[in-house]
Amino acid sequence: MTSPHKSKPTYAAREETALEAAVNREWNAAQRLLSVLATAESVETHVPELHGAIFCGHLVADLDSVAGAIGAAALYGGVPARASEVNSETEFALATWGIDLSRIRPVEQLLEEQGDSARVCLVDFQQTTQLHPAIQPSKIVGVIDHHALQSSTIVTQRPIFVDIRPWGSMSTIIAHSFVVLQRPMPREVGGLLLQASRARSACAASRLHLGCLSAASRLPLGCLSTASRLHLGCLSAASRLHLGRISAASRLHLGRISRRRSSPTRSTCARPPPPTGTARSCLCSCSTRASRT
Ligand SMILES: [Mn+2]
Repeated sequence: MTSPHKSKPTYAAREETALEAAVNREWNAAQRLLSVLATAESVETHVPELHGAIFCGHLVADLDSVAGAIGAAALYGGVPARASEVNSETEFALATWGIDLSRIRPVEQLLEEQGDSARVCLVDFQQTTQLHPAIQPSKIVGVIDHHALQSSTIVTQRPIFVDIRPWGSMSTIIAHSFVVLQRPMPREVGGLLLQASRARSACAASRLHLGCLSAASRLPLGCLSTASRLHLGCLSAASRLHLGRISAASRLHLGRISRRRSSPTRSTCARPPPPTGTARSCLCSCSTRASRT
């Protein structure tokens, strides 16, 4: 299939840029990915503890922490917040994707409004040195980050949701989670995550994990990641393997039951007794293997 935009005169008039080359190369794969993404207006909550939480980045907010807060709030059903004024790069990105700065409010205001019921998920950091002083550690219910656990990592009294990956940006993680959880991604959120991850493109991990991303203006979601394809492919292969083995085990089990029923008088048969654990143990080992994938 020819990429729809390839025939446009703009592209014929000059050399193809690296991004355009990537778009052309990945176009068909992106279309396949889009075909399996969720399109519903709303889907059920996947991580209840984050539903309704305030998603807030670090002090001296940068684009990744703001885009991550907006993206994570959209993904998990919460409210985005910021721990400081935003910088000019962030302002530019928000304006580009039509997101009003008023949508991401100062975290201290939200905390004051919500009082005791407030819950906070930290995004793009996990160190107390970068924590807004208005956020009490007892309010923290989650961390989504891509930084090393070096020092001053937060300490919590109870287990919390943690999603830390050695990837190029916070926004990459959120974009990937949208895909894996099959959540519908608003266009402006996709664009903002894309821009934030591209801003980090000096990092090889960013390119690897959020790779091709043809300007989200061309694709409704705009987000195609090598990691997503790999991950979805593995999940799919694991499912097929798992189901295949269950099916084989069922046939084996049913076949033996069937043989027993069809020859009720052969209780003195010299064959080994009917399986009591064969099929079951096979299922268990299959489940274990599949869940490790
Ligand atoms: Mn970051």
